[in-house]
Amino acid sequence: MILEQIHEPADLKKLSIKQLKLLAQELRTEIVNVVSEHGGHLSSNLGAVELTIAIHYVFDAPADKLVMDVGHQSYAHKLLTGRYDRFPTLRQKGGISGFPNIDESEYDAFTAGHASTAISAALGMARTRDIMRGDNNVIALLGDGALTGGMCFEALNDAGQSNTRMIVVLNDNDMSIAPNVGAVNRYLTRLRQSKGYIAVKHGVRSRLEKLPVVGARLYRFLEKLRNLVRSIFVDDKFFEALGFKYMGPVDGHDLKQLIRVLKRAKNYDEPQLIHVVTHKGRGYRPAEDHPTRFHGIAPFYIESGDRKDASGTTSGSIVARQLIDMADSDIRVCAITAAMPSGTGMDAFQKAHPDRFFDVGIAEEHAVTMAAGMASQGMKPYVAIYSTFLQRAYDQIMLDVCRNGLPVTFLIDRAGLVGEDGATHQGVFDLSYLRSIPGLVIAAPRDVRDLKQMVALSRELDGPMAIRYPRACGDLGPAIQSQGAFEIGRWELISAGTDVMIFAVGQMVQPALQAAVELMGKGISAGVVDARFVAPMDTDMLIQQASAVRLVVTAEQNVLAGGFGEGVLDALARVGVDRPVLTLGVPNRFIAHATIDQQVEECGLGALDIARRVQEKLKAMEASA
Ligand SMILES: Cc1ncc(C[n+]2csc(CCOP(=O)(O)OP(=O)(O)O)c2C)c(N)n1
Repeated sequence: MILEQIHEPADLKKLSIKQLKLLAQELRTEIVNVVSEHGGHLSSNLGAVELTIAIHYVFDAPADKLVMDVGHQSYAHKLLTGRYDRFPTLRQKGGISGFPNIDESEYDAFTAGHASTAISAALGMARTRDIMRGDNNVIALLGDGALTGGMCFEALNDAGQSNTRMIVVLNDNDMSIAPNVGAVNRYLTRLRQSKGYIAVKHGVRSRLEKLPVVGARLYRFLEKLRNLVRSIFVDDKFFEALGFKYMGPVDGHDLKQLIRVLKRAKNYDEPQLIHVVTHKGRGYRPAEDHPTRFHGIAPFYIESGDRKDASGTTSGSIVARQLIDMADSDIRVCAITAAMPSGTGMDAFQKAHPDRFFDVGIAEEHAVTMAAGMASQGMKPYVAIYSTFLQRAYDQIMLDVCRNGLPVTFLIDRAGLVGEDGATHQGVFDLSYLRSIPGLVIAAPRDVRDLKQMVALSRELDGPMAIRYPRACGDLGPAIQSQGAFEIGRWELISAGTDVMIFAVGQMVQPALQAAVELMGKGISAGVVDARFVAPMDTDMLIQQASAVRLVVTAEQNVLAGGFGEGVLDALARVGVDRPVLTLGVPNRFIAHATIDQQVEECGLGALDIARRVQEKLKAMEASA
């Protein structure tokens, strides 16, 4: 097996094109095997195999810097840079990350996870090289989806006027997670479709090279002329206008062609963009046929492509169903996603109300301000974005929506610990970054019934609201069903307690209830309040319940810094309720990849850990009394 003998990219350089092709097959087999066992990002990785081989064949990492956008296409890179042995640990606790990580390998030039950052980071590295008088190459590798993100344009705009030597490799598979959107994508499609042109020009080249001696020399001479190089490739207007030398489109599965173009790119002292066309999911039929389903996939059977565990109902799909019903009778209701129609469940809304559904691309900032514009004109926009990606749009939420008091509802999916995607994708900061924004109602359902109530409530609200929920909310059943209609800023006392009161947010209500039962078994009377509105807080209930117990506990799947618990501490201090407060939440550090259960355990947020920590706190209080 060739792959076993590749310990570093230098080992690739000894291989023939034939061997490199075999290596590509081996890489695909390894990637499919490991992802089928543990889940991961399949389609993007399969599409980028030859491109990754070619880049490492031509360049000299780690001296040359390869900056990967998002980083979900990094598996072949990991396998070629000394991580073959550890590859089966991909995305598991203690194993290698599913994304490039500077702490994991010197070959991972930049940690990634969120889209559209690669050109900026690469430009920063290239400028540093110039200041330090270095001579290494810097390559940014990004997809056509990433190119829908505003940061890319800020970076292209800056890089294009800089004359800095850097290479942008655009891996164009015509897909984001879903089919790509936007005018730039339409432009890329036009370039892609002019592929025949490049073949004709290569014909010219091979004919020239066949002329004895003179022909080859003549070609080399001509090739130096920018004009000819331009004419070998499609006549691009867009990237050239931005100050980039454009080369492409290049067949991203043709190793020979890729290597030739990348080698040529090494010779130029200016910003270049190489447009590479690839096929998402390449080499594994189910992924080729369903690139979206296999973009990020749970463990599956290789033969059929079927998932090993039946996927449960997601919170997003439930919200989408409700929005569809609302939109049926209310023309103001519309849904917006930033390149995540299926992940957020909004693809169902798209089918039902295509004229009121907007996929704006990987453009969270734009999504939010566009929603503000719509709301200012009487619409009722629902913006469905994962907690981690909404971080991008902080200023837009604050000023464009909330400062204007506009009725935009943020559907914040994947809130809390997210599992195998790890540190770059944790949804554990939203309560902190939203809680300080004046006028924003922040709600977190304890289960699916409450989620529906909150969405219904948002419709009546003439102002901004955020509803944060995990991938699947679950159903706590009729026994602990919420009582009465929801009122903004009102919490619910689920069970009374005389020693301890646990104020729990969202998905923490269930373990809090279990912890209370556990504590009861130890002779400690613990009650639970569902603090379903993190803002505004129910200070009446807080004061009343906190005053009645010895210990106040808060529980949230959010970082402690700036989270709900700190809000409770602050509120109690302000009114002078002097009670010890145990704040339970995600510690203020980045939580790496593992299963959600393992991460919950790591953060001490499982029912038994909550009960244990409460007991320890009570003991410490008794000891110091
Ligand atoms: C800021 C941000 N928003 C959303 C995502 C979710 N996301 C991950 S990959 C992806 C699509 C990327 O498409 P592309 O760049 O074309 O890469 P491909 O998977 O096609 O290789 C999206 C939307 C993200 N990583 N970052």
